[in-house]
Amino acid sequence: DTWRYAFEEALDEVQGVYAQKFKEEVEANSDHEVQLFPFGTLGESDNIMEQAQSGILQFVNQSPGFTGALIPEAQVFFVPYLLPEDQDQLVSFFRNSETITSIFPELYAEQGLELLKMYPEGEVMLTTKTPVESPADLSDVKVRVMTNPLLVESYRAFGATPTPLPWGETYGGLQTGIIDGQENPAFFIESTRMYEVTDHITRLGHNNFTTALMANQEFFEGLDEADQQVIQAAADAAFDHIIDYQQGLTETALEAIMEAKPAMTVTTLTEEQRAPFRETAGDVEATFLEIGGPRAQEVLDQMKADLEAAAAS
Ligand code: 6CS
Repeated sequence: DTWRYAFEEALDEVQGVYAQKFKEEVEANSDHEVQLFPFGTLGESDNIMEQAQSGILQFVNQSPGFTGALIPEAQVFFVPYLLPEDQDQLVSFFRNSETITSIFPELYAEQGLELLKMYPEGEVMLTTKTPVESPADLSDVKVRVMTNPLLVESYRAFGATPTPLPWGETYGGLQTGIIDGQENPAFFIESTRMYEVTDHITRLGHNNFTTALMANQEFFEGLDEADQQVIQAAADAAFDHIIDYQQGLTETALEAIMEAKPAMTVTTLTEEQRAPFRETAGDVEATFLEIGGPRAQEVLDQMKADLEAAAAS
């Protein structure tokens, strides 16, 4: 069969590199073919999710930044400063987390989705037209965020005016001044030329970009066990591949940005400067418990236990 797989980025961006590895593994180990649909070919993130839920697509890669509107518990990834900055701890968390391997699959299943993998895409950085060193600098700054209520709350807590928009409207929005900034990993800031429409990159250290691969559940459950195993093994192999691929990627991307636009500034906030941003975490966490769905408390507790385990490993 030919299986259709859509994702939110271009072929040479992290989700595309993941998808290509997945395709390679599936095709090497079965008689099936995987047809890849990069960003823009089938619409925005919300569109490809609908297509996967209805079975037009067999696979979809969507980030919790968008899925949080569908599965409120997935918003947990937007409690700031929850995920570790340390890469080994981060990878250990994604590999072993019970939240990811047991709770989220149940929540995704309620939406007709088989969760195959969650993986990190890199440190999230803020890019703006004016420099940012404190929450006061974000006052009246319209920051585009993914369409996720808790992410909106977290930027409000940072002092900004959050503006949820689909990705496709971001570049134009910055150009026309509808928005004044946005956040994304360095590789994406570089590949989508966010440096052309913003002037300052600020490293708040508040998050790593999380994304997820899932299958239409009816499709997945209709497969024989051998095919299901091929798919899970391919998702696992692509995870290893994407972790290797990301080594040094942030630094390379920042260098490319500086080369393309020497006037761009990159500021890593000090611990002292980060403190007021970090202090918002408690309030955002409380908001998560209010709007994060029936299993919010369980998800948050398990997530913290998983993160402690990752820190000790
Ligand atoms: O900010 C966004 O909407 C996009 N960012 C990344 C890194 N991937 C896809 C997503 O649509």
